[in-house]
Amino acid sequence: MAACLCLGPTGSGKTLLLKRLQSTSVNEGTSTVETVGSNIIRVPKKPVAEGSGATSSSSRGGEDKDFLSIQEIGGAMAPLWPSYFAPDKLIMYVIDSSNLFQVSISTVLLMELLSHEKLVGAKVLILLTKMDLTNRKNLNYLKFMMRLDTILAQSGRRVSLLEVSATTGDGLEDVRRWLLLNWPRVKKAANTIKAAARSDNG
Ligand SMILES: Nc1nc2c(ncn2[C@@H]2O[C@H](COP(=O)(O)OP(=O)(O)OP(=O)(O)O)[C@@H](O)[C@H]2O)c(=O)[nH]1
Ligand SMILES: [Mg+2]
Repeated sequence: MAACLCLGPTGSGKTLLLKRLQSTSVNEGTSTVETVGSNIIRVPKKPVAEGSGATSSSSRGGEDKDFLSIQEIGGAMAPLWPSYFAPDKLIMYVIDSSNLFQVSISTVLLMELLSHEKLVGAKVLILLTKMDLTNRKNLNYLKFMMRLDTILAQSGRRVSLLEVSATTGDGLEDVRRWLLLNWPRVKKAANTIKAAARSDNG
């Protein structure tokens, strides 16, 4: 199972965002199809252009030293998201900044995951994507529409927020930096949980 889950309503932009993090040479014409089920994308720790050869695996003992495995779970699978939850996960939560029709579902799904008992220790990054579109709403507007400040304050969590565009690539290196910054902590938490489980079993 991947250490990071990428969640968000259907069509919010998860697949394109992950493809773009995987390869900087994904261009504006790249199309996606609805993710039915889930999808694991290996994101390089350093940005690479397709064809550079740097996307090949350098796996050692099942551990990838150059890549971060991120699992997208399609928006259509939202009722099943909790079966993928665990306290040691990183969560990327994607919101389409251009789609006001999705504001309510984005809010409800976010509230559900922030309050989920299996995600108590999880680190969360909220991504407002499609910022390249002229009808996109900015962070302050969406904060107001979604009552985001209140939701985050009530959740008692420190949640990071970033504005990005998978089409232009704007903000994506900040996403990679957030992943790299938080990845070791996740590993440490996972190891602590495993060690505790081992000592419980004798
Ligand atoms: N303009 C623009 N379009 C985007 C961006 N990100 C995604 N899209 C488009 O939005 C549509 C949906 O994107 P996906 O990445 O497939 O959405 P998803 O969140 O993976 O959807 P599900 O798999 O159904 O959960 C596609 O047509 C993408 O090309 C972006 O940053 N800018
Ligand atoms: Mg998808």
